[in-house]
Amino acid sequence: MRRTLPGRSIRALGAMTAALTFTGVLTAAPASAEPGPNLRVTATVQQGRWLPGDSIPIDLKITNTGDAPAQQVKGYDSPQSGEYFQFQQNTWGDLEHRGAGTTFAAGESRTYRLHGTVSGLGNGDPVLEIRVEGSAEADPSDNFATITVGLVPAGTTERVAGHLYADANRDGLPSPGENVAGAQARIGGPGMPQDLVSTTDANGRFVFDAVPAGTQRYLFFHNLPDGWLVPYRPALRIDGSGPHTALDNPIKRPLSEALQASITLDKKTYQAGDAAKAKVTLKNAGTVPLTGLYAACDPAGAANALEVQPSSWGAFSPLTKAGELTPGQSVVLDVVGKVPAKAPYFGSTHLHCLFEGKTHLSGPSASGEAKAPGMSGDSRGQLWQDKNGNYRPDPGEGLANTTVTLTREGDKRLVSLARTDAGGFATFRNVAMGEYVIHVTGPWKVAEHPMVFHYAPPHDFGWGFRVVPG
Ligand SMILES: [Ca+2]
Ligand SMILES: [Ca+2]
Ligand SMILES: [Ca+2]
Repeated sequence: MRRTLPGRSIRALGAMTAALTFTGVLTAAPASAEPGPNLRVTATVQQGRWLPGDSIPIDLKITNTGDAPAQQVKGYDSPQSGEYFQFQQNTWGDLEHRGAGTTFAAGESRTYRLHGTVSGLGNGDPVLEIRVEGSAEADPSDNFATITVGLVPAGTTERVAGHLYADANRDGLPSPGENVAGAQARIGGPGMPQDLVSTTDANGRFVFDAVPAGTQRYLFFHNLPDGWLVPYRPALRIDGSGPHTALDNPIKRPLSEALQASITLDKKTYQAGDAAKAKVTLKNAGTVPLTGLYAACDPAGAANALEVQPSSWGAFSPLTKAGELTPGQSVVLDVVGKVPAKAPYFGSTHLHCLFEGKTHLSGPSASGEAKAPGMSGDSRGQLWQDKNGNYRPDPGEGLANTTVTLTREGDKRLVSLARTDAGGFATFRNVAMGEYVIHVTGPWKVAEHPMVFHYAPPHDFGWGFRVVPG
């Protein structure tokens, strides 16, 4: 029996056949292709004028073009020429060749970002081959890629120049009469055996003709007029792309010359979780308006510092940096902070702030402190005589059978007393957390600052003091 297909089906069949033929041509494997996993590798390195110290990224794309999973897939690199390219530790992830390897399903493709560094420029661009292998492979000919990492050419230098001026009128711009002549500008950094030096001319200009390439080139100044300060400037990156020929360097007066700050807390003692009220008094004792003022509190990130919301600083918040004080003006800010749960671990809480502004550098600091009692514990440490002069306690250097005392810092009241053992160790029993002064009896004294910082674990670090004849 003869079957006929409707016209629509015939057309569809024709299109399908054409599509099969077409894609078949594009993806046809060589006649010799074996079945099984078949990895294909491409690698690219970003162009970045790379320097020693840079973390250089390489994108490694791996595709399993085969018809079976590729297993125990691992990556390898072999340097071909140029500077040695050192891959960073753990950068290969599950491709790490000392590990178990990874798996790529048939048709799966993944891209890995590998990072590495070079330690010099003298040997030229690193050329390296990256190879990927699994437990079986149909066609190893496309399992590797060769890449060239484009470094800054050896011997690259840049001209660096700029302007040094004392911004006496605080407008942030060079104004007539502000040029600083005769100051010493210096540039140094890793790989430079000595600083380059340039002296500013009558117009406050300095020039370095040839600063060698490097990621960290620090510009700093000596022989500045009395009391003037240089703003922070991040390290220059010298890679031949410049330009660093118009560096603007306004130097400024210390803010602490004009701004006075003090902090008082509303209580002498708090419990964890209490709301502490701080009165922060700021006064412009100088002769010019101060703007852009703000509080930067607890710069060390102490676990027992009062937790203050930035918004409670109003215009003086570190987020807005918009505080202003006219000459002679004072302001009292009522700031509320939460006593953190960790305060009793230290026996205290505090609000410690720096005050900075736009017109000057290096503002004053102020702090308010209070007790946070409730925790106590043993405090153990060692007294030692540095018999061999290496500034470290060594066996046989402990100061044995000696009485030591802890006293309170303020009223010098005796808090605890202990005696060292044969190794020079002593334990003060059940002492409230806090800071104390240590004293040694007999013909000895503590060589350094005799403070014991007695905090609860994990913030405890014991104590150890070098003693010298008293
Ligand atoms: Ca392959
Ligand atoms: Ca100015
Ligand atoms: Ca020693």
